[in-house]
Amino acid sequence: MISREKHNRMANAIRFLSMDAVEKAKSGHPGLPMGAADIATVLFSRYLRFDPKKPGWPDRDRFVLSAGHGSMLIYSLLYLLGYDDISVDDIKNFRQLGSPTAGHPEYGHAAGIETTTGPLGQGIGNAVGMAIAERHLAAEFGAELVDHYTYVLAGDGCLMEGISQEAISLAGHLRLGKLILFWDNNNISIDGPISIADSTDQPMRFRASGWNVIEIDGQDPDAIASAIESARKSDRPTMIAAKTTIGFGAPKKAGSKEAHGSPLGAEEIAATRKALGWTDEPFVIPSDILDAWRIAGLRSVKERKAWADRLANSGNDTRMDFERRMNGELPGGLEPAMATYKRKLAEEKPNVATRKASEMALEVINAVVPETLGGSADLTGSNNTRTSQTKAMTADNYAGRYIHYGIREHGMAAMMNGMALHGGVIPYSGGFLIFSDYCRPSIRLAALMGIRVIHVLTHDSIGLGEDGPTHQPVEHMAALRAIPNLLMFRPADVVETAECWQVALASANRPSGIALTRQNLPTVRGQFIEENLSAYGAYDLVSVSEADVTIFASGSEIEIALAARDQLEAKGHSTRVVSVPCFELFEEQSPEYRRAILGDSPVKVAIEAGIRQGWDAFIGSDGIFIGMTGFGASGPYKELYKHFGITPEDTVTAVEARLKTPR
Ligand SMILES: Cc1ncc(C[n+]2csc(CCOP(=O)(O)OP(=O)(O)O)c2C)c(N)n1
Repeated sequence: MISREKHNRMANAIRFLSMDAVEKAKSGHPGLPMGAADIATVLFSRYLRFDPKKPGWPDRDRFVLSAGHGSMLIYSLLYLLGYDDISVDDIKNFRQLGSPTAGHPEYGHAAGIETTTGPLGQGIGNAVGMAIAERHLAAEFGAELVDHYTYVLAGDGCLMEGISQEAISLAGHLRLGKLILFWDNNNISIDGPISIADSTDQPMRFRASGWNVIEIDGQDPDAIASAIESARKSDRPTMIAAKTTIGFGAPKKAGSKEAHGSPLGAEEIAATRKALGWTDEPFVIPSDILDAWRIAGLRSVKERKAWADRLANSGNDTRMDFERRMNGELPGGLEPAMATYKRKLAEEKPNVATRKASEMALEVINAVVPETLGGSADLTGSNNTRTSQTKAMTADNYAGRYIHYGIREHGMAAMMNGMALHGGVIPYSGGFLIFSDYCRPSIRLAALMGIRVIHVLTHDSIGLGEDGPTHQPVEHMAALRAIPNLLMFRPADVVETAECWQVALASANRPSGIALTRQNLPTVRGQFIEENLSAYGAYDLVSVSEADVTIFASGSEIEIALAARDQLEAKGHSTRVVSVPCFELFEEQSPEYRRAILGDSPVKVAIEAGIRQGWDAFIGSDGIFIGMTGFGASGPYKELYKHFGITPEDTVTAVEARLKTPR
């Protein structure tokens, strides 16, 4: 049992490390760690299950600091608890280049940080995703191997962001009882008191979303402890509304916006030392307090060992499958199954939309990769993400492999990040490419963190037709290609779609988006080639030596490129066609390969029913681009292609004009 006096000093250790680190860095956010120190101390010293020496223990409890600006809270904890990755010197180097103690807690910089937050509200989505993954794996592997809690600390800002409602409402719907959210209810954000911009009754809002709510004084350790205990018994997710004081302990700045995001200043820090009775120099923790924290860090070692024994005794198949999945390795059956499937496609040459091709590939994948966890933002019939193996996940059946996310794209993408970070599952989504805008912040974070989430993005151009310009992506491929470390695929037929899926699944350290058509497309890869040509990013679909014309195209515009080629050849212009399913992978090829693919035809053309941005890398700034320059229109898609001049005939006309008057 930790005495109140000891608790206070343990919490003060967080407070002083935080205010002193922010002071030294001359930037950062002392207020949140100071206010939330009591919550963190109770949680980490008495309830959270983890082992600093084995930070990757799969059955550890997860803790997400959604209010990432309060990163000193987590760095203080990791140092105090004895995680190897955060030393006191790292704390002294808070916010310095190359230090693991980045401004916002960045996933991958130090063990013990479960996710990267910073954009407010994302952490709530991540935590819901982790809690879903936990329930799903518990249903598959049993409580002996998977049975842990997910905790998330969210501020007023997180709750104001719209993404929070998307995540909260699905969590309530799925009755994620092992999810516990602390609301750091300090009534302060940057501009001042929350009341200047918000009057939401948060407890009522959470209750309305199916949550259990407990309201407490967030500076009272006994109240915090009993709230956690009661939350852990709930069959619904729990929101602990913890009334706290931002900058707790600072005589002048506590409770004010001045404590939020700037150093407290030497004078105020000295006054805080006096007020809290802390006599030690900056970054010095009294040995009895450091010991108490280190002992707290050892709390779960026995439990972890017992868990390891259970895993070892769970039978070879279960253990190997569990370890494989948690390590993110694909099963050996995938490659042969895909090779057989590709061979069949080359024989049958189906004429289907690539969204359908994706469903066909998924039917093969889901049969041999049990860790895929699919879903759609209420567009299942349009995205074709559901296969025969994927039953719906419900509060009564967490073993289901298909999530009806509802119309919640942003929440979906953030939850998927949480699932991927949890491990053991490979989440894939379904949505319209146009609405990638609604989940872009989470896709960007997936790319930043280097995690495997796969977004199925259908209805990828004016080719969707009658729904019109609100639904027709124009700039989206370019915008998504601009995100570093994201693979954006736009396959041209069934074969490329299968290949793109294979690359996306094999890319354990980056997210992928697969843009797919609504309209049917012919099989252009009618000959079986075992090698994954799409993995080159761009490859010769129709090769010709000494070509007068090279046409580069992606997705549905490959069909147009091939028809244009036939017409050009008939007119005596030798023409090559290069299929470009993925810009990013092409950029990674050797200079020789790239040079060979780019070639030196006098005329280079690119066709994509989107904007030109990015294509100059293939055709040069003087190349011919056949695509969109503005928004689309509502109408049958064949007419739209004609209307916007994206046809074989338009291509031939432009090429011939150029051949007559070369630049
Ligand atoms: C999406 C997003 N918008 C804006 C910000 C900038 N920002 C960082 S902290 C903050 C205020 C947050 O207030 P609160 O959650 O109450 O935190 P506290 O003041 O308690 O530290 C804002 C607007 C951000 N990090 N993310």
